[in-house]
Amino acid sequence: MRQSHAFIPTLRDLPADAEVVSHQLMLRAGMMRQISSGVYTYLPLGYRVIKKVSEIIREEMDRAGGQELLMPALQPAELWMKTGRWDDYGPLMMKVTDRHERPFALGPTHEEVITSIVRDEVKTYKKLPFILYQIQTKFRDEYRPRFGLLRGREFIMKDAYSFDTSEEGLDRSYKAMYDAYVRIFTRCGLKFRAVEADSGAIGGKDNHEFMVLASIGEDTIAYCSSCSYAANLERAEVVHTPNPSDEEPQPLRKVTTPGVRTVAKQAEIMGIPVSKVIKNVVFSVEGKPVVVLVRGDHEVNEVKVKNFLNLTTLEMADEETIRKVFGCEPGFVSPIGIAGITVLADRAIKEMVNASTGANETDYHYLGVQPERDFHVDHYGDFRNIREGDPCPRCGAPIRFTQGIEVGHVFKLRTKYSSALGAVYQDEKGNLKEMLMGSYGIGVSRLVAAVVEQSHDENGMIWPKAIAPFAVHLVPVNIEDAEQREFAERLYGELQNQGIEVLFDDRNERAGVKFKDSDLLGIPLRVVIGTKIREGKVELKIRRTGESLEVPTRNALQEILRVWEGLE
Ligand code: 9G3
Repeated sequence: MRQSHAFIPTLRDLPADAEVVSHQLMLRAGMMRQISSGVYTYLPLGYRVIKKVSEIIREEMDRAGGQELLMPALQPAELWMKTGRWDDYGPLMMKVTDRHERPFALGPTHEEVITSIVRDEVKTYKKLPFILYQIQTKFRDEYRPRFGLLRGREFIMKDAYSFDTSEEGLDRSYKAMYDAYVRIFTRCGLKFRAVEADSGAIGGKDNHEFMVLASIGEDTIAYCSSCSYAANLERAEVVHTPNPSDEEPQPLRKVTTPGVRTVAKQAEIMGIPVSKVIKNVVFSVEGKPVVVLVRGDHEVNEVKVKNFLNLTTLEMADEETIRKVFGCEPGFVSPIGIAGITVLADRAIKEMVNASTGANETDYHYLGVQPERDFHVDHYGDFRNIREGDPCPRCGAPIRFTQGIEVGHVFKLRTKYSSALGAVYQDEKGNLKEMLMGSYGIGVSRLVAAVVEQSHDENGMIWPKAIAPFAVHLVPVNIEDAEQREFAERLYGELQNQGIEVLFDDRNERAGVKFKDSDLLGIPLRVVIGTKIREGKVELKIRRTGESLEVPTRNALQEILRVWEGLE
């Protein structure tokens, strides 16, 4: 492509509302433009990368036995009402009505649609198993779209769905998709980790998230410093290592603590470590309060509480409720003397001695608190976030934290949708069975931004070879110099004859502008035709390493091909 005709509107300055580097660079490189919050146009340069990534995904999905189809974005509400999910997502689901006032969802995902299609077409085990997939636009009305393509309201997803007749079959489909994901992310040049993810109330190792390690990633990953264990913080299990205290239990006594609302202040006033404070976190579950107790130096894990209570959503009790139920300001709540209210406690609470906690009276806390003696706990469990340094649940080595961008997610759904929508088949014995499903997503547009997050420097993007918008950036320094222009034109034709995708910077611009733009666009290999053309030399420059080498013009073509082959 000739750059003088290319629609690549580069920007010199940092766009104002772009907070992360991938967002800034993709705007500055003319890869995309925002039309509304979280809604983007993929401009030609950006769309070339989207298409490259999509092709890699197609190759690996097909190799894993997937069959590509394309489902509608317009989904009749009835389908979502049948699975009971029409209202589950509130304003996150984009809804429209047609000319007859019939309600539709703009598809945020396609479990309902795909299951209804397969239900209507497959009745016998002989036609199972199979995997169907699509690459399609999704809509989710995020409250706060941000970070460019990393969290958009309209985005491109590859979503696949497997249909099996047995657990073993589902395991095979799941593994085929899991392995395909490893190949896809590797081919896209990403550094990633598969982490165990929250599988809701069902639990088990039934879903994994593929995380691109990046400091701006919204997900915190707990991973082991020595074995391969890695889990989303939401799900990372805490191994409880008992360390009973040998302190003499003191009597319970009330202490005046005016205006003391923080754990740190409370510990200071009581002259105890924060680890001897009992924090009371109050949730409201179906209108009733549930108190969850965690140690002062721990954090409550809401996903673990939600899963234990078998809920799809969990909300904190508001201040009004706390005042009404406990008769005190938040921060003074206590598990003592609240018969009839459910109390959950993290396991670490059980062995505490001479602890401190609220007194259910504003400006008062207790000291000398003994769990079991002074208050009742309905259930002890793992209700806290794991912390850096805690023992790995698999091997005991210290846990570390890192941030990740979720680019893939694989789920075992089993019969969740086939039972709700009646996707059944006749097995060998003629019995009706529900199909066992899996669902597998990749955020295609998010993946492109994640690559930029991981692969850039202060001058711009650095595209991995497999998904670069072009292979070679051909840059004659002075297009008005006949010798430079003629050699560049010839090389342009020869490279294209070899099937090499070339962006030919034939603009009449100063050298500095050309090199700055070339660094910004991040095309892996630059060929510079400059004044050395008179000595029969051109320069090759590798964008990732900055390494450059001079080659004689007579074998410029095969040198470019050789260096290109050697790039990763
Ligand atoms: C909704 C809305 C948002 C959603 C969902 C439904 C996330 C929803 C989970 C999934 C599961 C898998 C297939 C590809 C891989 C992920 N956000 N999820 O179901 F109505 Cl508004 O999408 N789906």
